[in-house]
Amino acid sequence: MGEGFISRAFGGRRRSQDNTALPPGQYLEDGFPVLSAGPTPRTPLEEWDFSIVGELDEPKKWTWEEFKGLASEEITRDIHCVTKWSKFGTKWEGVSVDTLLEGVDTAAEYVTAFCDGDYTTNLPLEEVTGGKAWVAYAYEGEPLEPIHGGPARLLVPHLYFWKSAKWVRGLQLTTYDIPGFWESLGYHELGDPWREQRYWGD
Ligand SMILES: Nc1nc2c(c(=O)[nH]1)N[C@H]1C(S)=C(S)[C@@H](COP(=O)(O)O)O[C@H]1N2
Ligand SMILES: [Mo]
Repeated sequence: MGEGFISRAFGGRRRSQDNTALPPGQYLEDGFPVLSAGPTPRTPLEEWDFSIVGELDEPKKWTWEEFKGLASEEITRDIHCVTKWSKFGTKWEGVSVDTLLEGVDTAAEYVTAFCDGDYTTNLPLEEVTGGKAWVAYAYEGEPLEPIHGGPARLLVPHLYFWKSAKWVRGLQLTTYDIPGFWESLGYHELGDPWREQRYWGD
């Protein structure tokens, strides 16, 4: 067992943004597969809004115009789907969840992202704060396509991609954990690809 094995074994599990690492059990995908549990909703931008509800004093809400006026960031990250494809170096633009939660004082420890369509996904609040999650509205310099979640989707690239809720319309802050769509069907409550947390009990 030479040095090559060792550097491969460690290299393959490195957490990095340098586009060299695949989490365990994943393969590299060049295209951009579409995975949707239902039809693509098409909410006109005039009717779209984004809200923060639940465990906070004053719920927050932005229209599309207001949302696009918030400070945005460019994000380049690898993404990892539980069906085993990974895609390196995807480029997004969106608003950090930290920006959306500015000034919010909450006892909540969890969030449920809710969407147009019936999809939900749950996350510990600490997994979407501290520069780890965004609401993205552009992909590779273009408005986000409806099939990939446009006008806006959650982007939580450090967890399996089912946590990156497409057509997201808001975050519900809760003190307790509410399993979302896939989580209720047996997917892992956290979904860390580096720990291969695919299904409940992994
Ligand atoms: N609203 C909604 N968001 C969703 C899904 C969905 O079915 N509905 N599928 C999830 C899953 S399982 C994955 S892998 C990614 C797929 O995103 P993509 O279609 O842009 O590749 O979206 C996630 N977000
Ligand atoms: Mo997925």
